[in-house]
Amino acid sequence: MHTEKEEVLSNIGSYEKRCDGFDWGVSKEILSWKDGELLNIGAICSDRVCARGWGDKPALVWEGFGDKKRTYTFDDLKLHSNGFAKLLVDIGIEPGDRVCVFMDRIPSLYFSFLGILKMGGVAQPLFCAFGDESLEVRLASAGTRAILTTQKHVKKVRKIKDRLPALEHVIVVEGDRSKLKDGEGFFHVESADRVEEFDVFPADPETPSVLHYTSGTTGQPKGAQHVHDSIWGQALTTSWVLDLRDDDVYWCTADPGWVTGTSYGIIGPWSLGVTQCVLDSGFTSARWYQFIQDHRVTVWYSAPTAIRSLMRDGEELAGKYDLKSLRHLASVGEPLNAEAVVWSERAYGLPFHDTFWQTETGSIMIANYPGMEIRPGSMGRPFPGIEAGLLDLKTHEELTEPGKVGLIAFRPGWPSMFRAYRGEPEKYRGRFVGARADATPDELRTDTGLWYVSGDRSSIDQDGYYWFVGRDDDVINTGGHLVGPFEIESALVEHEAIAEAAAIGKPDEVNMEVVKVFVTLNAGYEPSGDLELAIMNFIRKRLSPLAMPQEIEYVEKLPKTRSGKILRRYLRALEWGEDVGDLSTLEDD
Ligand code: 6R9
Repeated sequence: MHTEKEEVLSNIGSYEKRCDGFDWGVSKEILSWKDGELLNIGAICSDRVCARGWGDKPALVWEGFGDKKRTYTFDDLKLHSNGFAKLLVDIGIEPGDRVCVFMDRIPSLYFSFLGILKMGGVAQPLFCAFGDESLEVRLASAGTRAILTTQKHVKKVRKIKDRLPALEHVIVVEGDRSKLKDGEGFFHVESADRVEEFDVFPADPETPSVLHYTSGTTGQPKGAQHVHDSIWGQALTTSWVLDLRDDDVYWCTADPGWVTGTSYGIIGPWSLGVTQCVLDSGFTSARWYQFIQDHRVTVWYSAPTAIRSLMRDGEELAGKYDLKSLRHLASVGEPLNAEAVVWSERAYGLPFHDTFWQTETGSIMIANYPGMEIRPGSMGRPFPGIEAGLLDLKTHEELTEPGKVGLIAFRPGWPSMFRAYRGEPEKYRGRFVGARADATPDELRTDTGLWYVSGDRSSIDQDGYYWFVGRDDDVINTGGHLVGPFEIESALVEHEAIAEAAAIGKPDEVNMEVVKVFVTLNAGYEPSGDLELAIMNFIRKRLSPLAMPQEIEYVEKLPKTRSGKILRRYLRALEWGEDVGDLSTLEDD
């Protein structure tokens, strides 16, 4: 069905040749970027594309709830990001200040994200599904100075603003200006004065750019700090893994609150001047297919949970739409099961290509490449220039034997790698094996004798393909989103009925995992259906719908280690029907 298209060589061409003598400089060549030129991701994704003569080309093809549709060119992207950049300068935001973007996937999210970068600010995108507590923890950690939001979501900001002394500016970018409270600003970029030219902040490669919060096993979420140098990793992987070309119409289904939605839903594709589609409305298979058909989407980057939902609705539904425009499909976020790859070949005539990476890595690290054999169920091979390996689970020695299970690790030094966990140098250092106790962050990111350890388990086959086994920690992956058990447990014990709590992931057909919690109740409280609903809603509102437990189990007491840590892994093993084994091996204190 797609034979003519397959004859076109992929951007990557020969994987082996690309690996041979690899240099990240090739990314600069792809963007025709010369040393000494202005470095700024915001400008590279807008002004620079216009300067190549593509000002009239569609940059953003957008659809919202109902029948809302808009198309913006790269000229519009330049103009509207300038508008936001100027606004921020006018209100006194300085380079390096954190500016949070807290909105649905409306066009202003994309304009403001680039605008923040253009003026040298640090863009901190957060899911607007977050409740006030999730929001507060992340704004407090970042010392965020301004938040850009909409009338729909500003209520959550109001609840917490008094506890956030650094948060000086709350600006509403969409909605009804008359509903604002004292001290809140309103800015609608499309009705504001046009800002044709803006003096873009000249970033250094190490200038902070984007701050993404990600959940770990212990403690509150950590802020992974990225820098402008990341562009080289993002642009090149977009070209070689997602195979984007000048005439592509690309759809990344991820929200920019998640790193996939910024690295590959903003930065990579727009740096290459590619047209992107955004659908800001809930998921239904029919709506997604209609969207692909209407916009003639050619390259589609999505996640296994969505793919499994599409599978559930069947090939017949897919067959009712004209999806022949599609030429390349890729997936990230969770294990992509072999059935999904085989199914997509049947349903769309094209397989999904699995890719593996993390918030911390900033760009794709392991992938199945276009035009090359896919081993269904495997994540593929390391990106050229990325030195990857597996480390023994206990000793952290490198494993060389095919088939052995170890921790996925990467030698530091790739451009998109995170440069810090904001305010937590010890945690940052803790991600590197072999690091001296006094190593500086700069040493850590450049010392190719170290390993950055991903926290995921995998094996490698004799041909160098990686096969995902599971996470090495207690983080819950629900529908591709990482949820920290500690965050859920901390929120649960704030509920008046709950004494102690443990959160784990339980198996789910579509989302891979959903949150299940075990709780002990305070004296005077009895388990009941009403209490269960109240607890679920409590978490949904405070944290997010994703963190909301799908099941609550009341227990007399929780299993603990000798030092009193809750044994989540024991609960998890029981839940998954895995061998609990010798309890002492589960204890990690
Ligand atoms: C981009 C992103 C990272 C974690 C990662 C792993 C899981 C990502 C995967 C995958 C199996 C894949 N993960 N891709 N697991 N197969 N292809 O997802 O970033 O939100 O930080 O999550 O997601 O556990 O460590 P992030």
